[in-house]
Amino acid sequence: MKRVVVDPVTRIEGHLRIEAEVKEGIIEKAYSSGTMVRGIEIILRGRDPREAWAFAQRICGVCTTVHAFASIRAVEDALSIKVPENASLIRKLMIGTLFVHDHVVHFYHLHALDWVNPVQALKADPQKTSELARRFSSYEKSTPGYFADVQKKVIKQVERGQLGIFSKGYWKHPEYKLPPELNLMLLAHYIDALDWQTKIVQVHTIFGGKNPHPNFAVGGMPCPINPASDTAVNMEKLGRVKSLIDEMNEFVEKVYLPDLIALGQFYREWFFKGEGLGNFLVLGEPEGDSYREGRWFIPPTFIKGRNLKDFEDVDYREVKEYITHSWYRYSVGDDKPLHPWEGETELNYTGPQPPYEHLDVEGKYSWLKAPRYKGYSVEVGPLARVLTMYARDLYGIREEVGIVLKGLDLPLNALYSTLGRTLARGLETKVYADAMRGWFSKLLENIKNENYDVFNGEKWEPSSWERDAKGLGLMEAPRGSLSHWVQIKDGKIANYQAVVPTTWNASPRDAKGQPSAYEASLVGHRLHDPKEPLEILRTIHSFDPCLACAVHLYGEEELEVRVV
Ligand code: NFE
Ligand code: MG
Repeated sequence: MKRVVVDPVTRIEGHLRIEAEVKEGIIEKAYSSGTMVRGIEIILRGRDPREAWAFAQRICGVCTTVHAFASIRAVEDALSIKVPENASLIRKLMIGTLFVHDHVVHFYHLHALDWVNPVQALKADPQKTSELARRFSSYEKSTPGYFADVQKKVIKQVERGQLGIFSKGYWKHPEYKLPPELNLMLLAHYIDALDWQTKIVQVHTIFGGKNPHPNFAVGGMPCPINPASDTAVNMEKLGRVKSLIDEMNEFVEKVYLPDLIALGQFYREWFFKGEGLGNFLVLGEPEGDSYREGRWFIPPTFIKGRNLKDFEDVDYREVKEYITHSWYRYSVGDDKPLHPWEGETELNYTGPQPPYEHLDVEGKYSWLKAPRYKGYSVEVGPLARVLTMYARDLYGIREEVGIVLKGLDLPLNALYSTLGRTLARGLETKVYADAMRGWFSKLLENIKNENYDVFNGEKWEPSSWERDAKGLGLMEAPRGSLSHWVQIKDGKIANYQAVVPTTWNASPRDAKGQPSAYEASLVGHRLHDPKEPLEILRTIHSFDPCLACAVHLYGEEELEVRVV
């Protein structure tokens, strides 16, 4: 048995290592390891819960807002703070923007080059590319001149011997199967999306002052609404938000989704591998901010063994984290799981000293804990949410899925795959982009009725808090279900646990030896060449890894890295 190691996996956030046991070219077992330790849970202890969001938000710079929202929701839950509707709507508009931004950036800038070969794009005929593009969409930029310009730009780079952002690809790998024109079309959209993404995040700057890491507040939003003010959220700024929402919808409908379909035609076999577990979990995205209201934008749902008919509601007591194969120590013993309310964060590195050849996968081998639901290993994220919408018949997703799969001549089971996951991400982007129109209209209606309320300060003073309080903040983040669990004692944070999407998906094995979604999804993949493990990248990238989120842990010993 040969062990293929991919470390670091690039075009992701953070430090991920994959070790795969390969026999006769086929992966029999795979191991996923987060190799960097960092984090926030420990430094949050003892702090004022009203400022926790600002620290928690720094867990990640990719899903820039979600840890702030989860943290705020957890603290508001603990302190029973009711948020004004306008603040919830503004938060939703920011969440929607993040989803559209994050998913488009993932598809083009982190995942597309697993399928698109920029070197081949140089051989394309711009005229034919334009004709091809118009078959898929009415996107106005799709002229021969536009595609010719893109080609010239890339040719210039190649002539200088600099592929720049396109260097270091496996460009001779026979798994690249798109015709030159399609490579050029997708390459052009890669470049287009770079500009587009800088623009649409203005929604965050309008409501949160900046991006990444906008400003928030426990109890509401810190952006005043006042149609008579130049500096507050006024009609001009809302008009800008409206046009950005329109632009997002246009890009998703005319570029992102058509590109997914165009690409899918040439990689049909990737709709039949790369699933892994068959168990899917959505902890839920509340329609307002509190899960206690029982109103859901994405309802909490557990789907076991692909069974979309008998899906289950979620019991939050059943979320538990194992550390049997993780570099931590539990007071109850390393084989027992802990619920996040009782969660512990104590480092215990037992791995080899670098440089090392292999991890000890029989022992501890990752900085990620291993969250499990009812003891099951589950997948979270876009596919889990699209299956939830499908099972519960929400947002017309059955029809959307039906149209796309019919166009590609694929069965429903094609969703349970590497490209199914990638397609699901696109489909949910449309759901979010579309929902933003509704949230925006409701906000505008409130403002027209002179309701400018964005903040509830009733419980701002710690003297008004219970001495001992616990809160849960739920947030469906782009990569999946995020939950923050806070315990507040005497006005300070006593314990803080974040259970994060990539921690669910990329975790190591648990006490029973059950692999995570990443680990299971690679089994059965045939590697054309172990030195160019493109197949591993395709499936792992389809999850959109974020290891910074996943290992949100902080080294306890002071370590001087550099004096500036
Ligand atoms: Ni750093 Fe994140 C998202 C969260 S994933 S990207 O989406 O939470 O682990
Ligand atoms: Mg954690």
